[in-house]
Amino acid sequence: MSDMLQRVVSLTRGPIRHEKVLRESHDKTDAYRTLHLLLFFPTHSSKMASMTSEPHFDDKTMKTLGLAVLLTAFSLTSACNSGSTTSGSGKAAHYSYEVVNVYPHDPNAFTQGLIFRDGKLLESTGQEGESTLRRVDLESGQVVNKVDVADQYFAEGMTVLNGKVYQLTWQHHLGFIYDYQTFQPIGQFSYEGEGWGLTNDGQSLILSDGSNRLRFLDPSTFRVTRTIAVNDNGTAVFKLNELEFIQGEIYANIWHDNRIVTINPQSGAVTAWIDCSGLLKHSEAPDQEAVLNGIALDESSGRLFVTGKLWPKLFEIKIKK
Ligand SMILES: [Ca+2]
Repeated sequence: MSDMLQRVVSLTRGPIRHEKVLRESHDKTDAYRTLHLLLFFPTHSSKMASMTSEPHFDDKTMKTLGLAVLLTAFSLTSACNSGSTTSGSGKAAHYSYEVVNVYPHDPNAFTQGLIFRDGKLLESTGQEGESTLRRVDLESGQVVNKVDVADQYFAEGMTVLNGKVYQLTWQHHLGFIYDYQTFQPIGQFSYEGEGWGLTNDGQSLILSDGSNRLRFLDPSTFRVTRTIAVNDNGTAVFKLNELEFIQGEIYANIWHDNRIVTINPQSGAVTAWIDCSGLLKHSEAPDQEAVLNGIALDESSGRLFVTGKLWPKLFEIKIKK
């Protein structure tokens, strides 16, 4: 892990930040509830005031006071949000999962990209000297066909768009393009920064790089057409890894985290956290890098598959809302 990455990890202890967001948002809710009471139920509020021996104000005074407080609160909120890259669109939902099916997964596959298409899984695996692009039979876990990536490259995210497979590398700023059917190499492309996860929305390639940014790339020119900053109610969510575009949202693994986030592709706002803790038993994970990574949707049936690096199992899960 690079120094920069270690700094990012140490700065972004997810649960602590997340609790902070929840606490702040809870406090904000209480404040608005009080203001609502003052503004719209002044009589009731006056009663409350007299019951608690506070000085008595008439209805007009209460309304004026309430409005002043409300305006101040709004201006403070605006000031706090200025300069932020967020949409501030409210609290994210929290979901869990249930296992529908369990399938075998190659325990030597360092999963960096995963999709499901035409009845088969496509998988990109990483590590220098071990990187591959492979088509895998779901039921048996057997590799149907495979391309080895040159030893110097560490393959990363992968997606299919318009009959082509696009595969990233981690730190070489280089992507490979293959024919979807034959896996014949048909081109390369370059991009700035690191390559982590890759998906597409039918038009653009969407690339993660371990930060909280997602870049949208034109699949012909590979120019960045736009960038979103992923945030949960204003707090940046870092270490975005493997991606999947599902029903208008981007699903993302977070490196070394058992949670998947779902992201609004316009604003970057996190809409939900899916806690996948407990999917793989501790004893089944061969080392500390054997983390949850890999989300694939079977569009024809709606089945959702997840796995991890070096995991011996691949799970079909249903999200419990
Ligand atoms: Ca995926």
